[in-house]
This record gives sequence, structure tokens and C-alpha cells, in this order.
Amino acid sequence: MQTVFSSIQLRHAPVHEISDGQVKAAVETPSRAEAVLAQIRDRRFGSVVPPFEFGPRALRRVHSQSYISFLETFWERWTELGRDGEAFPFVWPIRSLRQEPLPDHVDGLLGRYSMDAGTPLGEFTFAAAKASADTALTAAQLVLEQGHPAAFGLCRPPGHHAGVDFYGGYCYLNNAAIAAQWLRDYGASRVAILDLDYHHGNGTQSIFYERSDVLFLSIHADPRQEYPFFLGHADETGEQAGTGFTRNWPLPYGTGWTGYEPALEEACRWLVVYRPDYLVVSLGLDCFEEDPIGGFRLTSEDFKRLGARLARLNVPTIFLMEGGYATATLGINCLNVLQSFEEAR
Ligand code: OKP
Ligand code: ZN
Repeated sequence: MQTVFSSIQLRHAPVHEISDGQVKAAVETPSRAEAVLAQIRDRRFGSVVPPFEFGPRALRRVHSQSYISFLETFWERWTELGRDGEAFPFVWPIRSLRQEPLPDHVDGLLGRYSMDAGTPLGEFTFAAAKASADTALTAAQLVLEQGHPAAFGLCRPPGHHAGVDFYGGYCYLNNAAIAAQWLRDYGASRVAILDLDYHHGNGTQSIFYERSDVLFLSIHADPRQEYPFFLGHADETGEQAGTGFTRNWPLPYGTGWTGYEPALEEACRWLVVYRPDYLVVSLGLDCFEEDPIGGFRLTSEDFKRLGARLARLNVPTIFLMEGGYATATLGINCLNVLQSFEEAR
């Protein structure tokens, strides 16, 4: 299987994040991608190719123009105030406040276009997020246009928390949604997204919530106990034309393979019934037992079981990396999924 990756993605190098009431060292770091690359090389898994540069249209199919422009022009607005470090929002237009007019001040815009205070925006964030989206699109292209049975987009920064017009959860552009929409635009009738990250993919779900042409399935920590807290419950099953085309399996803190596998089996049954032309896997690896921010207990061996199970679906598959923060083991777990997938095909 080929891996797509661009070194531009490494230029987004957050220093801090805000969590647990503290300013802490960022966990979503360039070393995550380097750990996966090292493992690809050690195992001689396959070639690593750079992404093609896609034009603005592919992003615009998912994100609003005003949001994209904000990300693109952010650093200029930030530095013209004499600020030079990474930015965090601190005020949001919640329920009783007004959504319009948009503020002129960058501090107001940060709140308007974000969902949390824990996600830094820096000088190279947009460039890296764009390269990450190009990586996802190129992986989709390998499968759609070049007939590869599978491809791996080593996306970073991740994407699944980003919505039409907001960033958050270390995500800025929704790589999986952009790839799925591109597949729809260039040939696929039905695309399924299986989100296996420990955290619910609220951005992806919200983007496709009213559509039947993109099935969204997610297995994740129960939002009653875990970030992103405000989406991902079992009763969210889609609306309008999308009714029945979203499914969530919220699982309790401490879930191991015995609790995880039945949910995965159910998700696989939905995939068989839906018969997607392509499967996009939002491959978070933070369900790992040693993940510093995740509370599940999957082992490195379980990730092999996961990959082998997905292979049995026999659907052209685009793997896109999302979270996973146990950097020392991240490459092993990621390659356990990908290699077992390939061996079981
Ligand atoms: C991004 B992805 C830890 C707070 C962490 C943000 C989590 C973002 C996860 N005390 N908050 O889905 O892996
Ligand atoms: Zn996650």
C-alpha cells in the first residue's frame, strides 16, 4: 500500500495546548508523523509519495469560504497586532449572543471559527492543514483513479473535529470529509466513513448529517464522559435525507477489545448493507491502552485484529490518520492496522 505524506505537514508544530486547567505541552506534534514514517521504513511497508496540490475547489466543497479565508489570513491579522506566538480563542458567540455582524478583531474571529480553547493556530497551521488535506485527496485519487485497492494518507494535523466553519480538537480542515466529497464528485455514488478515533468525529458527522450519499459510522468514547461532549450519542442517526445514514457507538471509559469488537462487528454489518463504492477510515489510534489522553484499552495486537476485520469488507479503502498520542507506539499500532489489512486481503 502506498503512503501519502508531505513534509509541509511538519511545519505546524504546536508548542502548547490548554487542558485540565493548565497550559501544557502540545500532544499533537510533528513527531507523531515522524514515528509513523519511521515504522513504514523499518517494515518496508511500501513507498511514501508526496501529495499533489489540489486547487481551492476541493476545500470549498466542504468548508465555507469565510472560514477558509479566516485560516488563510489569520497570521497576517495576528502579527499586525504585534503578536507573534500561537493563538488561542477565549470568547465564543454562544446562544444568547449575536452571530452577526462578524467582528473585525481577530480575537472575535478566533471565537467565531473555533469550538474549543485547546487548539493552537500558528504561522504555518493553514499551510500544514492544506497539505494534510492534499494528502487525503491524493490517497483518494490513488484508489479512485489509479485503481489501488487501498491507500494511506498520513494526515497531520488531523481533521475529524473540524466542521463547515470551525476548527477544534487539533483539527482545522476535515480531511476525511474533503476526501469523501471528492470521491462523490469524481465518480462514487456512495461513500462510507468509518471513524475509529477514540473521540467522536463531530465535524465529519455534522457535515454529512442530512445526506444519504455519505454514510457516517463512529465508534468512540461516550460523549457524556469525554471530549467533544456535545455530539456522538447513540440516538444521533441523521436527519432529512440523511435519516438512518449516521450511526454512533458510544462506549464507556475502560473499553477493551471485548467491548470494542461487538461495536466494530455492528458497524461492519452496516457497511455490508450500505455497499459503499469506497470506504474512508478515519484512523485514530488513541483507543490504545497507553494513550495519554484516551481512556480505552486496545492493545497493539488488537490493532492487527482491526485491520484484518476491515480487509474482509473487501471495499476499496482510504485510510486517513486522525489522533493517537502515545508517540513511542503510534507507528507500531498504525502499521499493525495497515499491514494486517494488506495481509488479510
Ligand atoms: C483530537 B482527536 C485532554 C484534553 C484533550 C482535546 C482532544 C482532541 C482530540 N485532557 N482535549 O480526536 O484525537
Ligand atoms: Zn482522538
